[in-house]
Amino acid sequence: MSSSRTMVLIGVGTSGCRLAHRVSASFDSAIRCLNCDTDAVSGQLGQDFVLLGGNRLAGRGAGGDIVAARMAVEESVGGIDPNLEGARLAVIVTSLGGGTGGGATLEILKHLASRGIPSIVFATLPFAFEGEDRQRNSRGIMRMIEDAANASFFVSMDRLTKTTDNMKAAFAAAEATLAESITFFWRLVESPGYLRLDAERLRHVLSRAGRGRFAAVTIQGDGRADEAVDLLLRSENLAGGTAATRSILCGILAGDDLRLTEVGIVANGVRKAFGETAQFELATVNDEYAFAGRLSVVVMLFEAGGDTEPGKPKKVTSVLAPGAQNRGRFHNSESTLWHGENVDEPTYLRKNITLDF
Ligand SMILES: Nc1nc2c(ncn2[C@@H]2O[C@H](COP(=O)(O)OP(=O)(O)OP(=O)(O)O)[C@@H](O)[C@H]2O)c(=O)[nH]1
Ligand SMILES: [Mg+2]
Repeated sequence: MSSSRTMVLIGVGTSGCRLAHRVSASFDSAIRCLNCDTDAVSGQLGQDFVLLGGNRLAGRGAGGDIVAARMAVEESVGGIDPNLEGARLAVIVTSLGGGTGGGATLEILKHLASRGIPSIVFATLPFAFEGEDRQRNSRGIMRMIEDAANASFFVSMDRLTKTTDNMKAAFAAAEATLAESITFFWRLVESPGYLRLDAERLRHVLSRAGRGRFAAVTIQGDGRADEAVDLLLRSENLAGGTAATRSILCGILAGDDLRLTEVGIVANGVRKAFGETAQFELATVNDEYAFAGRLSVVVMLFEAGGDTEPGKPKKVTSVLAPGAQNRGRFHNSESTLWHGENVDEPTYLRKNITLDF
């Protein structure tokens, strides 16, 4: 079975569904994607959709109530089973701060574990201005997700949108940056490259993953491989580990112009910087359509882990660092224009601001 059938993307909650939709759109909806929400509006996005707690919440959302969302999943979790047939790995994308993103994600993770399906979670944490209550609830849920998932990555909305002053652009920028990071990750497994990481290999790496971090950078032009390594070295989140790195997942995504020397520069640079004795998984994607002229590098670092069986959750704490990017986005997705500006492009890129992740 190809990876496109063995890896499933699950959007949870209203913002999570929007993010999953966005990732799916990057692949012209050709990936296996399921959206789950207590709000019927997410069913209009076009992906397979499971309405959670329809009897209880009548498709109007959980209204910020995490407990109601958890109960809604208990009632409806069987509805996601047809979409899990043959799945060997689940990637959940969600936003913490409301009821469904947090509460439903926890229950879905339990369900995945009961079926022996390993899980990776990408989640946003609320803006500071959303208030201390949401922040506190989200931190609590974050710790529970860490325990329930095989690997999890969290990034605050503030960090995704650091310098923006326009609400609509802020959300669009956050969505674009996070969706692009997840899309890179997905392409590593999905797209044929000369060095291939398939879902089975990823499942194996994750089953033994420990504390981890994540960064993605995109560069083009002369010296792009050296520059990518340099940016990764300076990424605060990759540097902030608390234990020795046990495994490194390094993905290189480029067009047909990817040179062997560039693969060497990135692989050696990453290994040297983040753990020469760590298990090192290298994957390349050669996709001229999506990456012509560009070089993107994704690095995931996992710290000391045990030998947990696939699907059995273990504690993994990660910070998602979307990383500095000096060039745009995928060629095959439409830009969102707002007052003449491409708001899909994060504000710090449009305004030429350097971020200190
Ligand atoms: N990316 C993105 N994030 C958003 C948007 N609106 C809100 N958020 C963030 O997502 C968090 C969760 O909000 P929702 O997704 O609306 O909540 P939910 O999971 O659907 O939960 P309930 O609506 O209470 O059932 C918020 O606290 C915000 O930080 C948006 O339009 N785009
Ligand atoms: Mg909602």
